Amino acid sequence: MDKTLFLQDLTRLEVKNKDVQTLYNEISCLAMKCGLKATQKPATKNAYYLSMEFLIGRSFYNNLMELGVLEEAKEILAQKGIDINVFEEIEDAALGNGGLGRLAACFLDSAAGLGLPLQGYGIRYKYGLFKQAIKNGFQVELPDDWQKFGDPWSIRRENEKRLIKFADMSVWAVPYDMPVFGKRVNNLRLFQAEGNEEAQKISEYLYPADDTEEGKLLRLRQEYFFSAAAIGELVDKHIKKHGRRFDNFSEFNSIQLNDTHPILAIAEFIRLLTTEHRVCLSDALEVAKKTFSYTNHTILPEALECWQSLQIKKILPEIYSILMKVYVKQKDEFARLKCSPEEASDMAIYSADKFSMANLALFVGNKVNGVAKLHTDILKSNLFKTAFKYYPEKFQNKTNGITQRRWLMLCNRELSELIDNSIGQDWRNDIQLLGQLESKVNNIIPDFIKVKAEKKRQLFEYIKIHEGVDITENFIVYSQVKRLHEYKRQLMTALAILEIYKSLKNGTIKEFQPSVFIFGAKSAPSYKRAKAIIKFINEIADKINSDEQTNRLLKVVFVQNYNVSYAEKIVAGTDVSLQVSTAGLEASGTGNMKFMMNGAVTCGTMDGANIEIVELAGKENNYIFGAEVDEIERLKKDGYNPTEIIKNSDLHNFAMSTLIDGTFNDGNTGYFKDLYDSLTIGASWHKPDQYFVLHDLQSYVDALLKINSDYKNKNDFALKQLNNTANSAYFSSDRTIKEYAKNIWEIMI
Ligand code: 26Q
Repeated sequence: MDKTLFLQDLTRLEVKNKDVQTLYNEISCLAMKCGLKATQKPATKNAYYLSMEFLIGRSFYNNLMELGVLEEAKEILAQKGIDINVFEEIEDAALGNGGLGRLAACFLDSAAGLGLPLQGYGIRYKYGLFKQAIKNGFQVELPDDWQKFGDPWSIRRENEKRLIKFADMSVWAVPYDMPVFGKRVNNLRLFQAEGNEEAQKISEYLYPADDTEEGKLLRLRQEYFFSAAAIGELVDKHIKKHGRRFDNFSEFNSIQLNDTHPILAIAEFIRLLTTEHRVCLSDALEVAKKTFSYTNHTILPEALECWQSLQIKKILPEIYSILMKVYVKQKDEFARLKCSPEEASDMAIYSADKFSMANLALFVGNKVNGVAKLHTDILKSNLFKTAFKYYPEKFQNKTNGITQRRWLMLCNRELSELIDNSIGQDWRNDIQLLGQLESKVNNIIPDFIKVKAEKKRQLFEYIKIHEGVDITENFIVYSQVKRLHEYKRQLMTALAILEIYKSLKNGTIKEFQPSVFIFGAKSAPSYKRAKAIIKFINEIADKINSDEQTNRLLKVVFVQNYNVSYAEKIVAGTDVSLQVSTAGLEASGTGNMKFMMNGAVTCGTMDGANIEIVELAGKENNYIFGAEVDEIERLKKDGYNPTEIIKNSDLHNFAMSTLIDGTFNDGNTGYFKDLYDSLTIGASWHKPDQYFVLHDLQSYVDALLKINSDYKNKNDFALKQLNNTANSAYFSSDRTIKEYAKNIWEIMI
């Protein structure tokens, strides 16, 4: 990479009379030019990451940092009278929704950073995840036209487009390449659907509404579209290089399927080999078995995709017949393995006229992995129990990670410099060295307190501009930022805040450090309960923020349009990371790791990666509460009666009654009554309080108040926070990616 070339070009760049977008495009192009200049040896074996989501966020600052020119660019621009922060007005590329998509982006960053050949394949959505506005407390979705000012980080590859065929239409998959800079320059290839109006719809929206048959078919088309484009390309490349033999395909290619969404790639691969390249089914299956691996990201049944056989037959008849043939092979294998009929039906690719994507990946996949220790254990003992019995060698754990380049160096320059001053700069190239900080934490407490205060000041300034809420500098920051879902229990946080509010008002809490609760979340547009929870939190925020009696002590902020760039500010400026999912349901969480690395304590349940966080950073440096997995299991088995809890506790009574006594206004939507009912009487599809909100609420409030009182001793609290940073190296996605590279993909630097 020729750094000097970029710096010369930038110095020469004429800036007069150019608007921010023009400058953004011009500077980005200069960076692309110099970033792509490097020549590198092609890798013998590549790994490919197929994912419906790549939540890359903003590329500008990150790419300049990866190219090693960010600081100098800042200075050069400053000399020209331009504050580099002006480019913050350029949209994030929100081509993803949550953890799974952000993980994919972190993995690409880490692989490039380490020099490992990992390439991404996905969809170039015209509109990313909707932008969220809050109107009268309700979530309103606005289109996210992320390319409206151009997309200088992508290169269209017109002559590499390929035709993807459905029974009723054909669609061009046109590749757009986004280089991923690091020690190696890797590539994220996103396909855009082109053709007639129907064809273009395929890459129009991320998560189009799928509550109608048409919506479901559109999603099926999306999944097949990008999987088939990727597989077609890899097979063609292989033939070009090695001729028409495929027994060696897995020596050069390893394909990772990010959750169930791209699993049709397996069927497409077998289809291509058997119908276009005259490989017999058994041989094609053997090659596939060595090539594909699958990561599961959630145990929630609604996310484990199944396709009706009619749906597949209708638009992908050839895939239907391949799936049926693979199913016949599967049945033979089950007979050989002497599986019982129940076991066979558990693992069947095809059952009750549906195809199970997870079972296809379990049968054909080389490896299957969970994303945190507990999650992998649950896969083995529960969700995929039968498959684990017959194919134990396929199962692995790969605890998630996050890239420290974006989530520490870029978003928290101040803390990074403090670390440099304490242990030197080598940790920037080898994150495991961050562990050296542990023996130094006592020396840097006052400096850490200063850094945290500065990051909070920056965050509060941003919140003031974007949300119009004033927060004074002495506030403790508690944050819960993640997709909105009932199992993540934002509702439990809302109820806990109400309890604290009540106790402040009636004087039961005598001493209280001023605290702000920050929420960031988007609800799937058709997920009514999630929207109800957003409205509830906004009602609470309005009431509490305008209460003159308490608003010096307590505030609540719901950020309107939570995204990667906002997250960068929130993780750096937070004291307390709220990770409060029902035990057993959060596969891993990755926000928890970002907060930890930035020196926040975790207030959470023994769930997902929280368990590993406290294992490494110490229970004494974090705040764990609530039922653990075995207790939840017991409650489910022995019966759980939330109404009893409400009756016997003032706390539950008060907070809960605000949902039905008119304290808050849901605009006659019936939303709040439904939330109340969901906790007390349940619904046709679930028991009351299926996520055990009321069960864990009291211990949650206790934990929040314990944190509040511990915070009085600023030095001790800062020490806990620093111990979290010092022990966070394990949660770098560099570590995770090395594990995938070694134990699944078998690729090398
Ligand atoms: C499924 C069927 C139909 C339509 C949509 C979906 C669907 C879409 C997105 C199912 C799941 C997702 C996203 C899941 C996700 O983000 N999971 C998160 O993955 C993270 C990375 O491993 C974990 O840290 C989180 O715990 C997990 O929730």
